[in-house]
Amino acid sequence: MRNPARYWMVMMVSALALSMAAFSGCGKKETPSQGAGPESSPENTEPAAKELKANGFSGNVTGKVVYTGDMSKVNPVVPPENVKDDICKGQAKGVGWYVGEGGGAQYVVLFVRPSAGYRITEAAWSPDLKEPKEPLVEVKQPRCSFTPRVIALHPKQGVKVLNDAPDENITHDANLVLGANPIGLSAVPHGKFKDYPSATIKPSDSKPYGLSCNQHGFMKAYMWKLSHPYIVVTDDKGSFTLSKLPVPDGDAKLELMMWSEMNQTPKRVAELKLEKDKDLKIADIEVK
Ligand SMILES: [Cu+2]
Repeated sequence: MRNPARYWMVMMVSALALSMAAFSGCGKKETPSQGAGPESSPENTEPAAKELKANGFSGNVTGKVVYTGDMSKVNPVVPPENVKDDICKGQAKGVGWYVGEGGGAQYVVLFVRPSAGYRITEAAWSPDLKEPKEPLVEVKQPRCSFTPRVIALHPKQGVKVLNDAPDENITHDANLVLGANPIGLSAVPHGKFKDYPSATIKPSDSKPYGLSCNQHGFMKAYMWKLSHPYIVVTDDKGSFTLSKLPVPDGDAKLELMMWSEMNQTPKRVAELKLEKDKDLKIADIEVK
């Protein structure tokens, strides 16, 4: 199985090689997939799978992800000595859990996966979810961090990345890496946008995209785009709401799945017992 962290490293190294002679000896080639690549994980998007039929749509499915691990390690900041730009020192966000009030874990992705043999086609999307709220989600780059750090896209949605650094001498990139259609290096001059329209971000039900910056190797963001719109990222209190899920007809089921930067293999949380127009509260989900 392709290792996302390693692939990211390889992508960064390939690009960095243009301007730097070496990068801490991590320039190994990616091992080719040996039959058991991400595409062979249970995706249920293959045309042979049956279309999940909606018997109406649910109300709101709500819940909270709670961090129960070591609090001394949360909300990581990149060590200032590793940050060349003064305005980013002590501000650039590192890799780790982001935890707010009441232990709520931010930037955790919750999404729906149909049971084996089924796929969610557009016919099973609520009429309210046929189109995205806006064509492009805006991501900013203040203080040498992508903000937000984790993004859920509608299947018809793209992203625009703004270099809004407070210092006009700071240049950033918005490299589209990982995912189903990694495009690679793209610079974002100060005050400008880099647009990735929806068509350039092909969906995958098994792996996210990443955003990276060659000027600041610690800058990372993740973007998920599934084949359906039933995906959400937890807010700064760890809370999430998924709305208007299809109530499956027949023997089809929907499972709630969870992914985070810290646990990159999607994990099954629960089978969703949905009823038409009814809300559903999920018990607190613990991570550490
Ligand atoms: Cu940067």
